[in-house]
Formats: sequence, C-alpha cells, structure tokens
Amino acid sequence: MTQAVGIARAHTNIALIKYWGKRDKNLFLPMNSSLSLTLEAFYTDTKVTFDDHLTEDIFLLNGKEQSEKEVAKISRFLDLFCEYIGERPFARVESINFVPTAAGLASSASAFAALSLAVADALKLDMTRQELSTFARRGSGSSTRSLFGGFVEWEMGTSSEDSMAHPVDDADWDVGMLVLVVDSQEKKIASRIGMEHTVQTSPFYPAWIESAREDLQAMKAAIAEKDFETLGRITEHNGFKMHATTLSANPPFTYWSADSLLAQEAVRQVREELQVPAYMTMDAGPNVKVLCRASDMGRLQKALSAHFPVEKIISSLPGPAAYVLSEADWQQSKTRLTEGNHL
Ligand code: 2P0
Repeated sequence: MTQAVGIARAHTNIALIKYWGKRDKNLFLPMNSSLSLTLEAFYTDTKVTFDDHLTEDIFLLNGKEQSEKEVAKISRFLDLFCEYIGERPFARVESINFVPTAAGLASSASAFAALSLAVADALKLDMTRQELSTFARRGSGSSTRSLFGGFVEWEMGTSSEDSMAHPVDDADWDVGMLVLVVDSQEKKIASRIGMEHTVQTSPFYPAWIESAREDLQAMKAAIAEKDFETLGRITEHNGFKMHATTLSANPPFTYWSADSLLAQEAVRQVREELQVPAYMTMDAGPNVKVLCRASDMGRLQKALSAHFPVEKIISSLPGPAAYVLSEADWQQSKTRLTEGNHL
C-alpha cells in the first residue's frame, strides 16, 4: 500500500430505547439492547487516507487540526482495523460535521460510523455492515446504530463479535422528529462518565434494565404494526425512565436544565392544543427531541414557536444508512465547509 483512500457519510441517530450503561468498558458492550431512529438532517462526512509516507496519524475536524488528545482517540480506533488487517499504516482523517446552526447534538454517533465506513472502503475490507458495526461500537456505542437507516436495533449480544446493529424498518411511514435546541454548549457530564456513575450507584438501575428489555419488545411490535401512538408512548416513557436513573444516582445528577423543563412543558401544551401525537425524548444533554408524524411537523413547529425561538426548532425526516461518497462529493462538502454553512 502506498496510498489508500475511503470517503463516507453517516447520519446521526436518536435512541427511542436508550443505551445507558456498559457491561464492558473496553469493548463497549452495553447493559441493554437499544433502538434508534436515524435522522436525515444531521450527518458527518469523513475522508481517510492511509499513506505509507506519514509518520503519525493526523485528524482534521471542520478543517481544523485537532489536539493530541483527539488524535489519540482516532489512533486507538484505527488500531482496531489495523490489528484486523495485520499492518499499521498511518492515516490522515478529515471530518466535516453537517449539523444546522447551534444544534448542540452530539456527533460521536455519526462520526465513528462515517470513519468506520471510510476505513472499510479505503482498506477494501471484506465484511458485512453488521460486522462493521461491531468496529464502530468501539469508537462510541451509539455509532453502532448509525451504519443503518430508519429504525435500527443494537443488540447487546453475548460478546464483542455479536454486539451489533441491524435495521428494523426503513421508517418510511409518516415519521419525523423535531429537535428543540435548548442549549448548544457541550455537555458538562460526558455520557461515558454519567452512565458509569449511574450503573454503580443508582438503586433503580436493575429496574431500568428490566423495563428497557420489555420496552424494546413492545416497540418492535409497534413498529411492525406501524402503530405510531404506541411507538411514541414507549419512546417517551423509556427516555424519562433513563433520566430517572441519573436522578437516583448517588450523588444525583441530571442532564436537564431549567429551559429543558420549559421546552417539555411547551410540548405538552402544544400537543394538547393541536390534539396531535407528539412524544418527547432526551439524551445526555438539555435538548428536547420530539417524535411526531412527518405530516404534523409544520403545524407543531409553528405552534411551538409561540413558546420557543423558531430558529431553534429543527425538523428532520428519517435518514438513510451510511454510504460511500465519491471524491467529487467530498469536494462539494469541502466547498460547503469553506462557505461556512456546515455549522
Ligand atoms: C443513546 N446515549 O442510546 C444514549 C442515550 C445518550 C443517552 O449513546 O460511551 O456517546 O461513547 O459509548 O454513544 C451517548 O453515549 O457513549 C448515548 P459511549 P455514547 O443514544
């Protein structure tokens, strides 16, 4: 190999049944299976160039060279693939995050999924998407699910080899999501730390695991029947149960801010007013996501704008599986980056 190039795009995903806790920190094996919706509006493009002439890995995010700490994370991740192929060429990794202004959404899901597919493309790895998802998992758990589109399950599995994602349904049946951007700042307690603390100290944690298992089965049945209201009710209940484990940790903590509560209240009021099914979920940060029918997104957005700045309400349809990009696509992405509309 002198030079090997791969380029890929992966969309972010929002968990409807949350992943919250690891049974193996090093292998990123989760305590429970989870299920997500991939979103069209938010994605990461990544180009990886393995080059025999490089003497170390290089990582650029949105055109800026990253700190040693960030490069080390990428290097450790590349090591996994290099162990697999039996050689360790260094790489230049360039990523661009396409997330609408101040969306404040974690990008690790789309980031490690895009990097996994770009590496697989560059190294011409002969593996299935599901196998590739076991690699993505070790960059960030949630990225396992971003290799697929629509509704995606990440099975907890029994080992590193079978803790993988698979597509459940393409979500092409009047499903959408609104993101209420309460705060675009980086989260104060990394999810990695928050989930570990919760597993170790919350007396509610065993109940969370038990009920996440039941929720997953019920949600898969609701998806199979395209029963939107049951899907939504389980989504909202599961998310709030996850957050109840942080409130019951010792010492307790929460990802919610005062404005998160106002956003939640606005959603309750608006869905009551409009008599429209709309269900909330939150992750390891203060933003509120609303699962709704795609055909109701416009009305909900308008009604919510009475309570919330309209530019902070972002709508998205379900997104596709990760895919390989051409050099011409990459050049277009770079142009959008220099034009400043990547953020
Ligand atoms: C999820 N979250 O299922 C859950 C719900 C946040 C709340 O996955 O430690 O960045 O890298 O595996 O994937 C966020 O955690 O954590 C997350 P690591 P990750 O989407």
